Amino acid sequence: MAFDIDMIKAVYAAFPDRVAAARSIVGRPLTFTEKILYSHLYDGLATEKYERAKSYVDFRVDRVAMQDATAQMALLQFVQAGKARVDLPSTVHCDHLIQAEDGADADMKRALEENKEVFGFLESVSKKYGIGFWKPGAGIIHQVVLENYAFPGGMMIGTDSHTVNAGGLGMVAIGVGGADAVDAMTGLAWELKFPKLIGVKLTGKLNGWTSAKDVILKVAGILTVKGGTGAIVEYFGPGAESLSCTGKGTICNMGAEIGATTSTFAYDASMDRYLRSTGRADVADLAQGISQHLTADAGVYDAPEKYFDQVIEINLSELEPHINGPFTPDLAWPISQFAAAVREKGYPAKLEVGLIGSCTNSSYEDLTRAASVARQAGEKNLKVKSEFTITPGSEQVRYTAERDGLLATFEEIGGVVLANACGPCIGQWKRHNQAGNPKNSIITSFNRNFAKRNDGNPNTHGFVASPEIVTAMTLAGDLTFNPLTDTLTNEDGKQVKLDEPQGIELPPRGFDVEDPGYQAPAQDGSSVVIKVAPDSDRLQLLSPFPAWEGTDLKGLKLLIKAKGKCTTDHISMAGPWLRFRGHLDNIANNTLTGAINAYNDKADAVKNPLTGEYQPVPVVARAMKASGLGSIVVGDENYGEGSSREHAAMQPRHLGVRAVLVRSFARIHETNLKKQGMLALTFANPADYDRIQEDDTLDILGLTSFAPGKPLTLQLTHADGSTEQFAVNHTYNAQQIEWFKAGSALNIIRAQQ
Ligand code: MIC
Ligand code: SF4
Repeated sequence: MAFDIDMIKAVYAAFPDRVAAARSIVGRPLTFTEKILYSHLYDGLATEKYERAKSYVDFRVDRVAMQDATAQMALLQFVQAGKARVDLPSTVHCDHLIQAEDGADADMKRALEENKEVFGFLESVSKKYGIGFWKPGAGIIHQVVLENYAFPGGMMIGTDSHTVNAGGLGMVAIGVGGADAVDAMTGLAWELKFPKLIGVKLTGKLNGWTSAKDVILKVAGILTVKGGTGAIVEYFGPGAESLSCTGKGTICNMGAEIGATTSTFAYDASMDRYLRSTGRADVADLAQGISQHLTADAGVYDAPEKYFDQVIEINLSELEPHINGPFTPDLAWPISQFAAAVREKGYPAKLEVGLIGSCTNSSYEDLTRAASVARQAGEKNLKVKSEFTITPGSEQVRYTAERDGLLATFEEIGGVVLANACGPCIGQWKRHNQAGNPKNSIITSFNRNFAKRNDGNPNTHGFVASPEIVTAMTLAGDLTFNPLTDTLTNEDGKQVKLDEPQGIELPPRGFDVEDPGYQAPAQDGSSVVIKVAPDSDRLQLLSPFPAWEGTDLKGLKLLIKAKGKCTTDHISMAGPWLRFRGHLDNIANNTLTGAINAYNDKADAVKNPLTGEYQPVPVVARAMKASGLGSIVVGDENYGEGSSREHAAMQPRHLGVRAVLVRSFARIHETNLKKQGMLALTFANPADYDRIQEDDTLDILGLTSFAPGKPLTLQLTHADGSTEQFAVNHTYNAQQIEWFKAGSALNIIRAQQ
């Protein structure tokens, strides 16, 4: 599986000097995050101090990971770049395309058949270009990365927003769009605006029903879905050291839900234990060797307010278990207040399904804690009230959990073990009995709960909690149950109370696996032929986006003015649409179909400016494109929150949208728009959002002198002929302006080959 020990040695060999250079330039002690960032500068030793939230910085990352649903587009772009081999260790993981229905074996068989063409494409591209290939069934990208590739002090990018999971093992791991991955894989610098730093000081120690998941559920409540935007969150303090490495992974993983660039923890004994138990004693030894560098400088954690832009303190000893939701991951309820919330808000109290596992929460510790709750059903003669599913994060965890009897414990209470894949977490769930989209509740140990996310039903109320709380709720079948205080009536009519969960951090007999599902690339891939059938409905070779015409953009029409939450799930839905992730024209048929039109509060019904009729968004977009009319999308706050999928940028681009103008952007989406040659703009005055009317004609002025830091002007011509103008901002630097001019970042790489 080659975890690239030579690469890690090289990173560690350079680390102390690079950190020392940074320290003398910055002129004060450094946080751990700063050490990782400064030790990964593309040009080597630091020669200037970067300003947080301002300076764009070029990095050389250590590795790239891609999952099947985003790798298709990333690799279609990489193939166009004209390189013989990737420039740094890279892997592909087949996890998102496996649909959950009947359980692991039947589902895997079906998925292999249904996705043959795509898996075959990913496999052959990986083989040819030197990319490690993790076959379907091997596990979910982030769990596999944590088990095999993550290392303290390293820096990686991945084409998935939950790449941040590797922060649990002391990395700076960042989710990006495929075009960013292409930069890194072709050996170019990978660029990021130097982040702000949020410090989270953890004191005390977890106990009882509270777990690592509750730390991030609480943080999400404090910071909200956009509070982490542009920032890296560094956790520290005695409480941090008391957490397991996989618990840290869970916290970092769900840090994507606060919009954070990533989250990380300094190197400690829990990471050493995890590295050794996952067969990487050599990496642990190397990390030990430079351990004094793999944490913040002395004094930083004692006076965090001096070094971080914001500091939050959480006492783990007092932290309550939390349940977050519905419909947004930052609606945080301490469990003691949840029952009242369910009643007051009218959330359906009956729990239909509990789902545990996923990339967020399927560690050995998670499974043992959940199993210790599940076991009590038999011991206390309880009838399980809800359906229950378990998604192991990797074959290694699954195999070990099976060997140690954990999966049998779940199956005894009716649990269905699903394939080692994303499944219900990404809407790859053929949920039964859902005709007519009934109002209902489910609870998961996943990380996202946007409307329609898990089963496509807008009336499913999705709640997020730790695996042990999910399991307890499944036994109760009732969301108003609080396992800390309440009793359940058992089959003998007696009142019984659940005991606190007990977990085991790492398998006492070690991890084990028969076939981890890894396939190494060819030594020389030059003879491997990549095939894409011209009539395929799943894969389509890309044609370059056209370059900028050199003039202001005039006469644009509104495609949609989206109101409220508009996540990447609203812009390019997953679930059934994942099958078209390699075919731009086909997937474009879901563009913005989930966004709410501000003028009629409906989804997928916008006015066609050519006919005045209300039609689905993609239909109107195609009509405008066919008649040569450019269009614009207007949006609200944190537009494009959630996933890294660059489809959410490429599809509108493909359909003729020229600009996306919003109150604010989520980081990855804003970059994805820039990379694809789109104009990503924000209202200088957020209230100007209200000035835009449905029948307006819009001109974007100032493009001929488009320059960093200089606002552009939007001119509206209303239906009555009156006009008004206001400033719109952008964050393009000089390089990114070139992407816009060339039509996309890839057009520039291609031109250089
Ligand atoms: C998700 O959790 O939303 C996904 C599916 O993993 C995405 C990636 C994708 O859309 O393929 C993500 O988080 O980036
Ligand atoms: Fe897969 Fe869900 Fe994790 Fe995304 S969050 S990688 S869909 S398991």
